[in-house]
Amino acid sequence: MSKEEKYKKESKFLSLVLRHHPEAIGISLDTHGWAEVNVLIKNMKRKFPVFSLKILEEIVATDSKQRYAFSEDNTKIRANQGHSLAVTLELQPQTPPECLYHGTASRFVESILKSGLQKQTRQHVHLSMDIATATKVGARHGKPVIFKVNTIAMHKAGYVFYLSANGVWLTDEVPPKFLNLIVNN
Ligand code: HQG
Repeated sequence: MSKEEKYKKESKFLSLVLRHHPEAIGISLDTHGWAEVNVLIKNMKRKFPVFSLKILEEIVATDSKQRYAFSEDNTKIRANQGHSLAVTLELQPQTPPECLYHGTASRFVESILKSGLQKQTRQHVHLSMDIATATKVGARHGKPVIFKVNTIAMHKAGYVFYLSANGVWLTDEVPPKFLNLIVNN
């Protein structure tokens, strides 16, 4: 079993705490999404008695999507993206690649073609660098379908893009005119 598999429950819960519900273990995040490592470990132990700094470090190091990061002095930890809480990650606007992809479920297509990609419960719309990744993201919701996003046109029109510390492209919305449904059959 890989280390990521070994601590799957702990990691899922960490993601819930650091992105959505810090109150679930009675901690708080600062405005930039950081939690105090010491407090986090102390409170994680209530749910997972053997939890430790070593386990937390392993989760951060082995996470396949690099979801978490320690602060430079290692006293704080936060999720790199995916928040529903209003945190400011201080990301710098970046020029996006020529195109990006968004994977979703087929049942959302009609609504997306009408109102574009909206961030729903998260802080940003998430975009993928390649079709394979977008397909995985879409499959989390149902039968996957892929939209190609015309990032060049969006960039020219003044839409802002950010790249998270773990390589996910983020933006506020994608209006329908910048979306093309990729039809694969
Ligand atoms: C859809 C995972 C109807 C949107 C992944 C998506 C990602 C609309 C769903 C990250 C819509 C929101 C984020 C509209 C958007 N009408 N549906 N107008 N606009 N939607 O989970 O992008 O494993 O909040 O297509 O790798 O699926 O958590 O976003 O299907 O990077 O680290 O509304 O989560 O990372 O779903 O996934 P989500 P997402 P982690």
